[in-house]
Amino acid sequence: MGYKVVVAGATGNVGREMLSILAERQFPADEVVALASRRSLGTEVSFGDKTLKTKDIDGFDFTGYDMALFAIGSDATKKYAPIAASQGCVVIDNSSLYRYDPQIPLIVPEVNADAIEGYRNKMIIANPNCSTAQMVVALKPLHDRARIRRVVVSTYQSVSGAGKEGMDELWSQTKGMYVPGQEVEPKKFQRQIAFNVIPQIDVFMEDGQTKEEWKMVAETKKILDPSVKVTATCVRVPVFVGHSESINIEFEDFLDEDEARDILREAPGVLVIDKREPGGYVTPIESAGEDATYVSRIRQDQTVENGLNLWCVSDNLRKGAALNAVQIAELLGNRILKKA
Ligand code: 11C
Repeated sequence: MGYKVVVAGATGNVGREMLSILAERQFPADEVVALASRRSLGTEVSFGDKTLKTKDIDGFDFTGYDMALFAIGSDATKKYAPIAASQGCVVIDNSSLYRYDPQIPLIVPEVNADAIEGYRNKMIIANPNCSTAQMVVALKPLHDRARIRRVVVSTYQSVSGAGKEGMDELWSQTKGMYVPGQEVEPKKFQRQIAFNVIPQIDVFMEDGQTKEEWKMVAETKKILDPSVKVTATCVRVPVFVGHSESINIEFEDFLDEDEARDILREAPGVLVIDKREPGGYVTPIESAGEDATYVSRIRQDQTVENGLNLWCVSDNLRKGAALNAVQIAELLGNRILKKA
């Protein structure tokens, strides 16, 4: 017997990716239902070699479904997640709504799989922000070996993190640059994104950080270790898919760059591509459509006692969102529900 699975938000960037990853990984599902808002009702979405017609999330009865992967944003999640949970269906939520609730586990399976037991509190499990997920996958094995004290991270985040509208704006603005009279003004982003970079993702907070930067700090502490200090600068770049991060790490103990490379080579979810020659690293284009968190440019930081620098790249729609959610679904199935 397999699972009965719901994907809510099935017509969005992340929802479509969830369906395709469930099919790719041959998730043991007896039934998969695709839900959408009334606006996209009846839209057909691919599930492996099948096509599913979306049903209305409003009024959907989750009774009898084992798990629901939500990619519908915080407002809709607030409305529908408690309904699904109260009807006995475990919600794996990609929005930020529940991530910081101490009662709700926030999971990256390679890092804190044991925290899944906390799902029993509210029948909800949170999926982290894309920029956090890839970073903690790379940090975890290094933290286990040499204890991380402080992380300074600068991100280079693709426009798909801002959804389809973000991708459309980069595309139309880039084309519009070459056609007089067809210039496209910024709408989704705060400034021109074509041929530019923007040091703002999400809203500003009172202390001058953006919400995206705050999320990286709060989520890393919750998933990896509350004692790890993190400071982040998050930047939007004109890339369609794949977030990149320049990460500077200070450890309690000395960690040699060669040992760090060996540790990362063995680490789950990580692929090291680190040749010290032109092109001997991964860029976001190569990460698109892939599952791994790629680590390159591993090198000692000579300016502090126990420091390392590295470059980390991953597909933000996969490890950063849909793949991580499906991995949580697998964990929930294998460890807790044990139906298949
Ligand atoms: C971005 N990281 O690139 C954001 C998107 O909290 O799940 C995901 C926001 C979130 O714009």
